[in-house]
Amino acid sequence: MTATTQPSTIDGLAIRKDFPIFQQAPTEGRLPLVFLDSAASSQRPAVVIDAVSDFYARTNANIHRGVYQLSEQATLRYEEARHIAAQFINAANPRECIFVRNTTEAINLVASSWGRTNLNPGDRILLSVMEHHSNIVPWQMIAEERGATIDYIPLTGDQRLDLEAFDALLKNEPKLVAVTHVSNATGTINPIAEIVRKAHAAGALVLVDAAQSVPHMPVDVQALDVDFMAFSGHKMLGPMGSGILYGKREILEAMPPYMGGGSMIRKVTLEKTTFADLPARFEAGTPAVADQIGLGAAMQYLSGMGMENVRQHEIELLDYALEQLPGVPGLTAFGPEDVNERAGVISFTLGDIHAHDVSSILDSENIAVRAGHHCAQPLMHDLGVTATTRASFYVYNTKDDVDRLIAGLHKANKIFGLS
Ligand code: 7TS
Repeated sequence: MTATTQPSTIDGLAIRKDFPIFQQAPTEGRLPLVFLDSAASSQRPAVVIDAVSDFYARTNANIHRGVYQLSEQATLRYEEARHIAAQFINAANPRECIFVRNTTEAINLVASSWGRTNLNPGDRILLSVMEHHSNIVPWQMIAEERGATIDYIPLTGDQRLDLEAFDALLKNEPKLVAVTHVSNATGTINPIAEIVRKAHAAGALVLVDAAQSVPHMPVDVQALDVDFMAFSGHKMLGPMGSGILYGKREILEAMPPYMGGGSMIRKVTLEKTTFADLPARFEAGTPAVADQIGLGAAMQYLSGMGMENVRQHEIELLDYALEQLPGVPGLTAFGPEDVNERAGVISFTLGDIHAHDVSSILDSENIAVRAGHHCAQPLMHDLGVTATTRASFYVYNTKDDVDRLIAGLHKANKIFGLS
């Protein structure tokens, strides 16, 4: 998606009033909180917290089991959340949205179920160097088990996917291409529609790790024509333990269950079990009912703001930050320069100062950022670093937050004698 000429109508400061965590007075002697770690996990508005608490207070019962009223109400609200999710990503049918705990579980589900059925010795899978470990490790595990081989799309000098290399790697006829929509460590936005088109033409299915895209921009699974898509509720104002695996109906229907147990069966005898239809087939056991209902509330809250607007707000913050970063001595920022090709993530090193030290100094100013390898060690290796400091934006951030970040970085430089 590209920047629009319309400015965002989102006022980060006004939005903070919806979030109890920003209403807390800072501990004695601390400045007000600047939260720049939403790529790890966002904060939650009161409407989400209330939806979870309201479920337990008013409609708590196990779902799909009781014929009594409470259980029916609980089931209805859980299934309503699935409809909201389907609408949010424009799935053709809510049955294509499987509730999972997080992106990691969604990818493991596909690797185990689809992978075990479809990968044979000598088959290839295509990933990229910029993947989060969640989109590498499950594939390495299943590739080893099935005797399949993994290829990796390399990156350009500004941390974009090397699309020429991608074209060449498709000639290996991979059965699946699994790539991230947005890199959590550099913010790079990948051209998913083009990737899907080319992968399909080469006979491969495509799984998109949308953990960092669905929370921040409009994503339409039908327009992108993705086969699988995974994302987590906790990065999009929803509860921890909520998330979605989207899959095209005919593909999911041809896959065996991932876990066996209650709720996913049609009939069990001592000899044999037949399995339920979608989505129950992939939701064994008692699910995180309240959390998925909370995710529905988060999606409604985001839709109320408009995802185009959310994206535009982050572009404005990114633009503002990228203008100021060159003024910080010793700072090297990674990722594409064009804001149309990157999400609201800024990953950087500051001279020789270790990322953890930068992060600690920022914490002393009550600025929360992340330091480390961001669960993307192959990407760090490609960048030639062991760690970066990462600031990431969301709807409740403001240009003042960027100013506080820049001031904090100048302070870090001063402490380490760089300026
Ligand atoms: N994929 C991407 C692109 C991610 O950014 C993350 C989490 C995951 C998968 C895994 O998500 P989970 O909800 O299953 O844990 N990323 C981060 C991060 O950048 N810092 O902490 C978690």
